[in-house]
Amino acid sequence: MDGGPGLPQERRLITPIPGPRSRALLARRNATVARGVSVTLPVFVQQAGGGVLVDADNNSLIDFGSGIAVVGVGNAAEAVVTGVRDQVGRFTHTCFMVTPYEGYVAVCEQLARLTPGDHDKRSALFNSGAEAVENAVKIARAYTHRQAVVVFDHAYHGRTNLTMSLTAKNMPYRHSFGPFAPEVYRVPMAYPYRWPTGPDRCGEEAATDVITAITTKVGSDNVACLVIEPIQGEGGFIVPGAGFLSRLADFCRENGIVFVADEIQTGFARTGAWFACEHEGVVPDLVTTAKGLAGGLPLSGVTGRAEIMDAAHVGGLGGTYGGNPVACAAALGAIRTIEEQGLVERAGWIGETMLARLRDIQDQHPVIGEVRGRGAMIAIELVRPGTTEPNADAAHQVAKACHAAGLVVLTCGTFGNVLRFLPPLVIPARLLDEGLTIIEQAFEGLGRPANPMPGDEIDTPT
Ligand code: PLZ
Repeated sequence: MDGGPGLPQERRLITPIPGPRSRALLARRNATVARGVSVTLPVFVQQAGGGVLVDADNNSLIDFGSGIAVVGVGNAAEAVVTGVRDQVGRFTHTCFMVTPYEGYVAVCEQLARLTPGDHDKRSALFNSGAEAVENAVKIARAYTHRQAVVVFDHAYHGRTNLTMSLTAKNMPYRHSFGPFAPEVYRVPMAYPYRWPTGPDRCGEEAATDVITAITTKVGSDNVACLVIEPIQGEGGFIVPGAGFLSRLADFCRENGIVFVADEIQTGFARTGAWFACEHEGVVPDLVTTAKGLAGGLPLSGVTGRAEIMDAAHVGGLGGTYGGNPVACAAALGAIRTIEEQGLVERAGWIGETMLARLRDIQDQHPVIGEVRGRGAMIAIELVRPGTTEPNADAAHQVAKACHAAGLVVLTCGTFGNVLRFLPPLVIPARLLDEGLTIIEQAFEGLGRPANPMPGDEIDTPT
């Protein structure tokens, strides 16, 4: 069973959160780990699987985070563990560029099969999401012989120098870390909840604004690629207004601009489709993947049109560990799990269940400005009641209350006022329901004084 035999699928609080063992580990952590690496909820995990995380004090917490959308197939999913065990016993590394192995090829075959579009595709594998995005930009530049990269308000693409430059939010991602990479141009995002003329006109008007900005400020024939998350993740789970993505994809096609979909957070069944672009009928030129691809092991990929991917010269792409054999074995196990357990459909069902319950909660609490998302990628945007003014304090309080009750939730958003939920797709229905009840109770408790928690002082706003 996932997480090991007999891991009970239950919420169980034995101590306050975090308990004494976690607090002792937190003290060791604080004495030795750089403070720049933040912590959302300082329980130290011992075991995890299905819909729970079990901590050092034997508390069992419901997981609505999936390690930031990574373990969609569940932690320690059986097929992932079996594949990894077998591979790690045979060989751990050769470097695919030195002496290749089948697992890498098999993952690229799966990426070609599963990503949108039936054109001829090629892939290259890397370690992290940021590395995949960087390589997508390199490839687009090599193909177009152009330099400019267009990105969006609220975008998140990583923390390396180039991807930090593509990322929109100053604190905590960019602040004090410049200078940034040149030839990056930021354009408006179709953010329906905050669009001045209302959500219905958002997609169309925002697309016009973007196209105008590109043609007048950058020059479309200077643009190598446009990089976009089909549903923005860290920026606030923003589902773009209808028609936005498809118009941009058309514009890119007409102007020789490579359309790069960053599906690192949205990919691999998370949104109730293999890839979020499918909801909009968009076929990207390049797709970046990571997170859900490999069930918890570090692996990322760039997949796309063969003629674009092959524009990079021989030896131009690579890295020592990219497409590590153990990570590839994990990916093959994760993909098999998604298919065998019907997790694409299951993500759709999770979305319907969550949206219905959360919209009921919204009716009771004017602090909830919007409930949105697709599949198992659902968020609540919090505002000052009666306004659309972001309310990060309320988001923080609700998150803390959930944590204290044994539910792992995350926040996000440019204004830090969005609660986001990313349950593992294998979460039992009963635990999903219990998690939603905890969220409901947390909203009922809003405004009541919360107990301070150890770790509060190192909690970085996101
Ligand atoms: N693109 C769309 O969501 C990673 C970031 C966590 P890496 N998101 C989680 C944090 O605070 O560092 C992400 C993403 C999208 C790219 C990335 C970057 O992926 O694997 O973290 O490099």
